[in-house]
Amino acid sequence: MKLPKPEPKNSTPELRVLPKPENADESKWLESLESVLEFALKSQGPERTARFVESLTARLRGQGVEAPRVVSTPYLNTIPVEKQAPFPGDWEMERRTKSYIRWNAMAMVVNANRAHSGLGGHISTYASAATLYEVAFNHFLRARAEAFVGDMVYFQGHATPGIYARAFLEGRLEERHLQNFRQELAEGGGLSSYPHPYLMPDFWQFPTVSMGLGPLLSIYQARFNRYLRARGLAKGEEARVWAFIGDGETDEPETLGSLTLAARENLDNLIWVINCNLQRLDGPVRGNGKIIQELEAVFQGAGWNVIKVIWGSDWDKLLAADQTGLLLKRMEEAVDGDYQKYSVEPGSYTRKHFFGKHPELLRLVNHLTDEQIHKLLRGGHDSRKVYAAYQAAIAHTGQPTVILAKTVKGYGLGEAGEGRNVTHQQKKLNEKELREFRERFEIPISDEEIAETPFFRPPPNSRETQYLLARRKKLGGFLPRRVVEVEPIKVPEPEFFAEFFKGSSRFEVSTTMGFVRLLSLLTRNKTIGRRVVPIIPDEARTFGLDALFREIGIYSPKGQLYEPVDIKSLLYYHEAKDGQILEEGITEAGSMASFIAAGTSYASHGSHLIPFYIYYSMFGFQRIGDLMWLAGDMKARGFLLGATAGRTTLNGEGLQHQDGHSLLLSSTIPPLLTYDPAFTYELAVIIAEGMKRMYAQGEDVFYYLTLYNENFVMPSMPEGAEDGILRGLYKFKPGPEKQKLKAHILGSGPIIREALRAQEILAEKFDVSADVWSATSYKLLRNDALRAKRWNMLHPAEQPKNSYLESLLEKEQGVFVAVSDNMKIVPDQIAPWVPGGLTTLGTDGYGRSDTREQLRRFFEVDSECTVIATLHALAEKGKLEKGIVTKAIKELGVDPEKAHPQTV
Ligand SMILES: Cc1ncc(C[n+]2csc(CCOP(=O)(O)OP(=O)(O)O)c2C)c(N)n1
Ligand SMILES: [Mg+2]
Repeated sequence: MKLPKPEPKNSTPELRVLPKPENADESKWLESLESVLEFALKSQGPERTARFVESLTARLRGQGVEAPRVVSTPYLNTIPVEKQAPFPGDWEMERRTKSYIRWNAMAMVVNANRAHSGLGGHISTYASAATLYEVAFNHFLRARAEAFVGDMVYFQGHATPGIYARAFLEGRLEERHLQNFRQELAEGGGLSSYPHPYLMPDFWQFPTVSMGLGPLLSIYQARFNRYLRARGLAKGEEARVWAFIGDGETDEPETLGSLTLAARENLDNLIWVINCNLQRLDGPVRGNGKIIQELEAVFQGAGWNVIKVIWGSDWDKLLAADQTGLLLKRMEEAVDGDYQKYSVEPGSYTRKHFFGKHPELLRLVNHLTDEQIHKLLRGGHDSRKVYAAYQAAIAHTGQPTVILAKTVKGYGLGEAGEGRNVTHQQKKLNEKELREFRERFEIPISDEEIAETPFFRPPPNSRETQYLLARRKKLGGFLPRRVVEVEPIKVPEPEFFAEFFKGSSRFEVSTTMGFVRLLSLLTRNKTIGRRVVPIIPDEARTFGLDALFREIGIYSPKGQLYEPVDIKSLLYYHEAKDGQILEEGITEAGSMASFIAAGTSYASHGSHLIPFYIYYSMFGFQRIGDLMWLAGDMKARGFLLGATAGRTTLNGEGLQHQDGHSLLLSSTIPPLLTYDPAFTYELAVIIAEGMKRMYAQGEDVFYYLTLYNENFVMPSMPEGAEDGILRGLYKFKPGPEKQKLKAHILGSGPIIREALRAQEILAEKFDVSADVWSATSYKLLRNDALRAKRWNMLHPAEQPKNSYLESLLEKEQGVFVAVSDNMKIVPDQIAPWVPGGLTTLGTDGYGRSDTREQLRRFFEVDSECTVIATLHALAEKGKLEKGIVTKAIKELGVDPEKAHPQTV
């Protein structure tokens, strides 16, 4: 018995992929299998039938047969026509508004570059994605409302002109805004090149343009939304997270690197739309293969629900009419490079090279003109197909969904760039090209005006505008929109931190241990404890944070399905559905994405969370600096803690682990306050102030603090030190009085102890009184000094302002030496403002594994080298004989010919 020939309108083309029987035996087998299939489908339904087939294959494998594992399906739409949800919109209205948006998006870029060549901008990305966005805007993306935080949408950075163009049609932006695209410093302001909340804080929510970061963030955002719900910190209708991504962008490891997390945690609140226009910047994404098939396999393997939207409705008829299976064969054979070619060449080319391979296929398109063949739509340009895919995505449960939509890059640009390799960079259209664009999309602009590329917006009472607005009203309002409506929180008073101000009496502790103690106190605090989000990339034991496992639990949406091996211990590995810790595993990028989601929840969820992300300082800025840069753009608030800092303090781990430059890298991030505390009381003062500034006063800053693992007795806080700690420098221990010479040693982190020992040696052996200062932040000192200098430059006739640093040091006598466990350039940041200049010691060069003592001598940051540097600085000023320095070098046992750690 044969399967009945499918009805054209109910075609399920996959069934026609069955291999042709090669002999009579095979024919019989196939027939009987087909009848089993048909019977099973009818009586048991598709799911059971599929399981039946799977179990047969499993049996084959059980007998050692290499049965193929299916990771991708035929090169066809995933949703068969009969399962396609009907399109509920007014197709004509949506087509028209989309055309106007297309025009304005193009005009923004063309106008900006006509006025100022070199401003840049992109036309072809949005041109290919317009339908993907418009169907979403008209039917799916729900805006923030009274009791709903709104869907969270990651717009592809290069499609930004289209998003502005829509906001213009909606009346949210005016012509002058569009005219100032990429001219943010123009009078009245302008529109930022890409989504940047820092630059357009009422509009953009999520920065995306550094490729790969948007997709990664979207996964962790969806996961964080679940975390908040599980902990009872978010309620009401659940938001969906949508991410619009380029196919070229999937080459970024960040894009695909965390897919399994989304599947493992059943994030069905997450939908990705990958615009498979088959091109990136230089050329095809996979000219010799098929990006859609490759991605399908990857996502399927990672456990996602995959929906392919490859062919537009026109193809349904052709597929249904083809009884030979040859059409699918050709679809499978042609590589992406061919498909790109078909989009560039006229229909006659496709007729000859695609259909022309088989006479049966040529007959199939006999009734179509070349023009019609050229216009056979790809799935991503067909609103009906896109709608059906989105509808299926939101209805799907238990898995995240990815939609792989095939489009043409530069769609509608014709000769000006449709499908061309240069299209990504196209920024200018000549008059002929503008006319063609206008005709193709029926834009009501006259011949006289066309050369000026005016923007077009239908009047407010037009059917088009009314339709557009009604759709958005139905979905709760406009989007994207960033709203900050958050109650400040009451942060702990200074008394809360009192134990840190007293020092550690006789106990030797590190600043890391101090931090762990502080964090556990904070999590127990009645007012803010629940808001604390500890984030750890598999290093809790390294830092001593494992004590928190049991106490507050590790978040896991599945709870704990097994009995942990250490259940009998006090600090067992405790996973819980409402766990508070985000134990991310070995992913600094993922951890940072969680930090960003938590640190921006004041905006995205209207409620403050306080993330503390603690990690190996070496694997922070250096590894994932782009995410830290983005955190500032997104106005994230929270604490980054670079633990095991210090090139000599983390002694055994060697070259790859020993950090001496994270403070330098952190200096590059504008809203990041950077500290290098030496003592636990400093840590407490900084964190207390940070909480006040970020969560009580609502400042858009975040904090980076280094933590060290050197244990020593923590001193108590000197009277009145708070202000200096926060500003970056204060006198910790003055040198003895009545000595011949004067010096100042600036120390930070545990290296301050070398400064303190140097202070003793200098006093005992060289008659030098050295004051020891604790330098908590060179970055802040420098920025404050730069501010004062700039003001003085611009106000030459007025009384000059003094920076904090200058005021602090102006009355001090003697020489200044700085020593830290970082590169010399970290303290050198303040050198121009230090009276008489600054001599700096630091740990430039690759690290080595050895003891701290050996390393500190190697890098010349130990007390002996600090003494030598101080004496040399005094000698340079003529306060001391140079011979004394030579004598000191000998006496202190420093080899003047020792190796230099820096190589070039
Ligand atoms: C991390 C990073 N690297 C490089 C770029 C530069 N860049 C911008 S767009 C682009 C090509 C984008 O191709 P695709 O992702 O396919 O998007 P399409 O424009 O085709 O939709 C590149 C390389 C970037 N923005 N970010
Ligand atoms: Mg692309």
